[in-house]
Amino acid sequence: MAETTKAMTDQPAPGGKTVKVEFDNGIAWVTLNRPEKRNAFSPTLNREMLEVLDALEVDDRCGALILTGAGNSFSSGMDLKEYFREVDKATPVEVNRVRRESMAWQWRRLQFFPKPTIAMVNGWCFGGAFTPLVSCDLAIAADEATFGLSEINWGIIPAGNVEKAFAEKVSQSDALYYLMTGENFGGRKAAQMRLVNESVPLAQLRTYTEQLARKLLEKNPHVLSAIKLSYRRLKEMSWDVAEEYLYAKAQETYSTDPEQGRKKGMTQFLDDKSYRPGLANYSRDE
Ligand code: ACO
Ligand code: V55
Repeated sequence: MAETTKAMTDQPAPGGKTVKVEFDNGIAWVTLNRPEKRNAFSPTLNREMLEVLDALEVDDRCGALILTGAGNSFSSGMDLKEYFREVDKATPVEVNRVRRESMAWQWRRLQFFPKPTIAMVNGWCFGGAFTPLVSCDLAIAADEATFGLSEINWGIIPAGNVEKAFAEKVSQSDALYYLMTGENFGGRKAAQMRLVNESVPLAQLRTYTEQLARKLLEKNPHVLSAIKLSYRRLKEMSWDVAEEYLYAKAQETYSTDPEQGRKKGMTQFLDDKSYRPGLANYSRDE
């Protein structure tokens, strides 16, 4: 394990032309990096994001991932030129691959990424950008951000699981209103309808989001991962199946936990009386 960590620290950050990755003390800042195109999702960006998530999944420098955009945009959604116009000329086989790579990172990989993920919406957020936004565990927006389901404005239905993603987070009244009107809304409205967890002034966005990530980094990473992944899985399960699954998962999680958190927690509360689980985390140093 120590070998792996050292080897990783010496490695360059993953990323490419369209995605930038920076490590800061456990946080991987992943920046969609086509500011001149407002960080629109091109097939190249989709491929690079998939590679980045693949790499970060097993990179010890990443304990939590923050997804954001370069410049004044989170993302302007799918690239109308490179993802739509140019791919319109491709064969069905090629179209299938382009779509698969797009969906692979935007929801499949992100929703089941084994570490906590936070979307930090720093500006424009349109159409296709809603899929990765909703697929991050948590989201913080700038009050100044502008959101829009603009598909109706240019005559397409919000595919790429945009409609599905939006419906997962907001009420039917809000979903149909914004899907049908294409009207823009800001960060505060996004927080009010629970599309994002919180909206803060742009000047505080980075600090606020980083503090949230640091809060998660204090937790037992093994258990945090199991909580997040089991939550994702059990949304599809009946109560009966969920009961079986969660008991089995709980057993597996504490028996494989490298820091044996459950045992520490019980000892520190029941024997040492050194902390209260209702009020704080157990001491991870002991
Ligand atoms: N696809 C392709 N190119 C884009 C996209 C996009 N989604 N968004 C912006 N760009 C490009 C522009 O074509 C322009 O390129 P150019 O400099 O080569 O001419 C450049 O980015 C800058 O765009 P402007 O429109 O000049 O930037 P501005 O800051 O004035 O406006 C805004 C930003 C509001 C985001 C505007 O670019 C816009 O409306 N973009 C499209 C938003 C949208 O509806 N996205 C699609 C959603 S639907 C879906 O994702 C399936
Ligand atoms: C859209 C989005 C897509 C896609 C096709 O919202 C259409 C439109 C997020 O990906 O693949």
